[in-house]
Amino acid sequence: MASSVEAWVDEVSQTTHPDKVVWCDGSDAENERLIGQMLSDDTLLELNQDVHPNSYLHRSNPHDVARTEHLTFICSTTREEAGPNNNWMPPAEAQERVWPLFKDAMRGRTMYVVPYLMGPAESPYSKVGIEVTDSAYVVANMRIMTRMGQVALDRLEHDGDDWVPGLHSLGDLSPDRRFILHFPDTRQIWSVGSGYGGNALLGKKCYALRIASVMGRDQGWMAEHLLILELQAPDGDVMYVAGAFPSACGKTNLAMLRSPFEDQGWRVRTVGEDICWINVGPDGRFWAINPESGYFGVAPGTSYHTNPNAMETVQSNTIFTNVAVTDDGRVWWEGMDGPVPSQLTDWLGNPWTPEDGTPAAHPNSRFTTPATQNPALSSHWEDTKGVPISAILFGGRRSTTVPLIYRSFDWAHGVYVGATMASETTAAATGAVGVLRRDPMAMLPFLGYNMADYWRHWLDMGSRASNPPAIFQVNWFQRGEDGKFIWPGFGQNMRVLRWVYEQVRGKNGNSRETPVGIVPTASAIGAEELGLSSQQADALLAIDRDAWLKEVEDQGAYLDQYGERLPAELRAQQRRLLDRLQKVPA
Ligand code: GTP
Ligand code: SPV
Ligand code: MN
Repeated sequence: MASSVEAWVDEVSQTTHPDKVVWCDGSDAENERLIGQMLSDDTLLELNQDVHPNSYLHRSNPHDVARTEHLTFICSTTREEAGPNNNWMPPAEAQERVWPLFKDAMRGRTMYVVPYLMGPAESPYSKVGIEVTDSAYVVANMRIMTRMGQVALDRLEHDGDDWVPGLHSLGDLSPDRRFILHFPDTRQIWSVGSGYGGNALLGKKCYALRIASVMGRDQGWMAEHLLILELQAPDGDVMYVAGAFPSACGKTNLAMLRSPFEDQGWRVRTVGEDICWINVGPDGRFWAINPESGYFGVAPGTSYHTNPNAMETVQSNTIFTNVAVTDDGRVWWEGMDGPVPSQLTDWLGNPWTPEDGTPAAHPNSRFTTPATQNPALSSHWEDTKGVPISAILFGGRRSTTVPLIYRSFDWAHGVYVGATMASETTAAATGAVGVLRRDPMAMLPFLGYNMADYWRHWLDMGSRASNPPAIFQVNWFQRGEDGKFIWPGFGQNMRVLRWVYEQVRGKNGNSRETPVGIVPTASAIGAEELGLSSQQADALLAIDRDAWLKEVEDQGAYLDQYGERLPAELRAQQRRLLDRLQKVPA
């Protein structure tokens, strides 16, 4: 045990005053003890153990169901360092306004000390964090999402003082006294007033993205909001594809995709479904590890039809949060297979019938489940060097304008595509749903510093790599005139991955160049086989000149916010895109 950890735990307990301090080892026995305790104080409810062995339901406080971006801050010395993409709080103000919320916050409670490792045990890229928390639910979730306990302490022997402290207290769960703070200079995290995933499981977004993005900038690597999947072609050739989609825009589903062409030898395996850390290898490629060991996935919409691998993964040893439950103790959410039950207990614990017209499961209800239970887990998911990434997909929810897929012309153009991507907001964060906002590289809520500097870092990383990934944009969410999604999505996204594979391997026949980028032909994505009309296929793959002229103008306005800090290369990319579009006859 590094003495610096003990000293910090001591310091924290002198402020929070817990009744008891428990050092967690991550063992089965400890987990069983915690589960038993949570069952007796109703933090967890037992599900039908025949159907859902060792699985439980947690109902959160109804005001604590999603990330709260307006209460999330970067506490850098200057506002400029945090950038217009972040809420900023000066460190002195954090001391004055937020530290007092931790005073006596753990009186009458137990303080758990959770050592955890982000990344595979033996990987040189893995990193240690210590979270102290007064929530047993957080401990049980951290045990699934991270490598917790002895493995982290062993690593600490080796890494010495190189660990990130994260202080978490449920406080009184009031949004009025809720803050999620990140100190990029001292690499610390304070979170108070929420027990929800991204706010409270500090290894995830707080460390593995916000703090790690700062470390990556300083040390020459990248912390990204990217899924990683392994794609295998019929001849056995393997390629790794990463994808950055904003929250609740399809990372978990794409990473766990079950290929409809498995019998032809096209298969997909999962390496990661949310976060990846990337280093440039000696071969000039991007090598990526998944720092997590579990999946914190969106429940609604998950079914045997859309994502059989996820359904099989959550069969046991899973914590469900804010889903509905049947009279016989089975979980239920909107979009699950089969008929809607005639009565349920909803996520709030109230009796529910379909006539109520309210969602039975919260739209951001989730499962926490071990990666090792995924039947499609890649055998390389814990490779210590990571896996080499050949393609990066940027994607969001766009009802219009953005085609199903296009390929960027080169690295700098690809960085521009990522920097200007936009998506309609979802229930993963509190606030209005369906509002279009720019979400660069799907990192808007997760970057620990100024976005303009981050784009510079992306451009630099591409120059440092002799063989950087090809960059694509995807959009599964275009809607037709009937308001429905045109593209079937889910497993059928394999058709898009197949075209990505061909592009990366230099088989460029089934494509067409547009001012925006290279798009596939309708036959390359099997539009006819899928029963799409030629009108629908056109809509999926068309570049509407007028809509794009407006898009480029809006992209420019977004970039303007970053003023002098904006890399000139991105402004040049915008001008070139505009030029290419203006050459198209109106
Ligand atoms: P976070 O965990 O919040 O980061 O979300 P995510 O990016 O992992 O998204 P996820 O895969 O959980 O999908 C979110 C929602 O989008 C779910 O309700 C899915 O059913 C739906 N979804 C995912 N992929 C597709 C797709 O290809 N087409 C359509 N129409 N919906 C999809
Ligand atoms: C997201 O919102 O992007 C999630 C869920 O993956 S959370 O971990 O809560 O941030
Ligand atoms: Mn996800």
